[in-house]
Amino acid sequence: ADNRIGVLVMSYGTPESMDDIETYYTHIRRGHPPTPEQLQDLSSRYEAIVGGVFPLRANTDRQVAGLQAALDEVDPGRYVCYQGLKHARPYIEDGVQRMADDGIREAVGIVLAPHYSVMSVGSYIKRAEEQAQALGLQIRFVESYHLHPKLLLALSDRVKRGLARFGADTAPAEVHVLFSAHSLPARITEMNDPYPRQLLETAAAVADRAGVTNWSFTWQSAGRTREPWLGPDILDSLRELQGKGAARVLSAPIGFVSDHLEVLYDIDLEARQVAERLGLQLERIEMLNTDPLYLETLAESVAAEARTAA
Ligand code: FEC
Repeated sequence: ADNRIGVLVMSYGTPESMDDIETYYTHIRRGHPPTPEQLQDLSSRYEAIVGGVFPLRANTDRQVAGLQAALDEVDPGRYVCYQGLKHARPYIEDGVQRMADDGIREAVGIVLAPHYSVMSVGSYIKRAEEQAQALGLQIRFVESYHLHPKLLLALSDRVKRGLARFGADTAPAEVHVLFSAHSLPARITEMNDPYPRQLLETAAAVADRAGVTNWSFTWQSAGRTREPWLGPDILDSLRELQGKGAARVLSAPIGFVSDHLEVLYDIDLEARQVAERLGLQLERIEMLNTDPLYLETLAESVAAEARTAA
């Protein structure tokens, strides 16, 4: 019998080309095409970012290859990774289909985002589960891994290195560490969603391990819709910090694991520009990308979930 375990590695997805931005944006908007102004705005953000126009695709490819290698270390030949993207090809459904086509009967799904929200990870899982059910495939999920010791170690190392960027003359306590994650519509709090709590838990644990006491948590990249989103927004937090006399801020976008638009544009261009106007020095921690500690976090979480099936 085939005892291989399929690993559905799910990530946000990014356009394949400039021409593909409209299709991608329409998918994010659940089938509603953007207005020409909205499309132009998003296209110009992609054009502005450094490190390539769509760095998320190559980063996700490298993370999936790295996870495959980490799983092969643990148990050679046992796990086979498949990509499933939320808003681009190969879609989550395509990944599950490929597993079924390859004869995989049992699978574990994991999202390249450490914190669970019904509106983020929950919606990846729902789509994977529906497709798996339709194809008669057994699938279980890692829902979150926001307090995995290796994730916390990787992030706290980055915070320490980030503090060093302010120079030997700056004491770490003079730097305010501003943790952040993607905002979501504020109505998730009425649903008792774990997302805000999990993010605060990661922030507190990372601060503790890095010896940081001067920190706060804020939200970034809120959607431009009429409904209220979780706040405060990072740009308001920068203004408030400056008003309280802060001069140096280290941005730690711990809700993300890769270099992509929401970091390279929203933090490195937009937030930095606001900081500059306020006379604040803003630095950012490096993203996890293919940090071996992150890949081991994923591999160990997948293996632990696979064991609970046995
Ligand atoms: O680099 C790239 O090409 C992709 C960057 C990217 C990441 C990402 C992660 C998250 N999002 C989350 C929630 C929402 C909600 C909406 C929404 C909209 C967008 C738009 C773009 C976009 N997101 Fe995203 N997100 C990324 C990119 N996101 C582009 C559309 C234009 C805009 O608003 O800027 C609102 C959708 C709606 O209209 O209903 C909600 C969450 C994450 C982090 C977790 C995860 O990775 O899944 C949550 C990366």
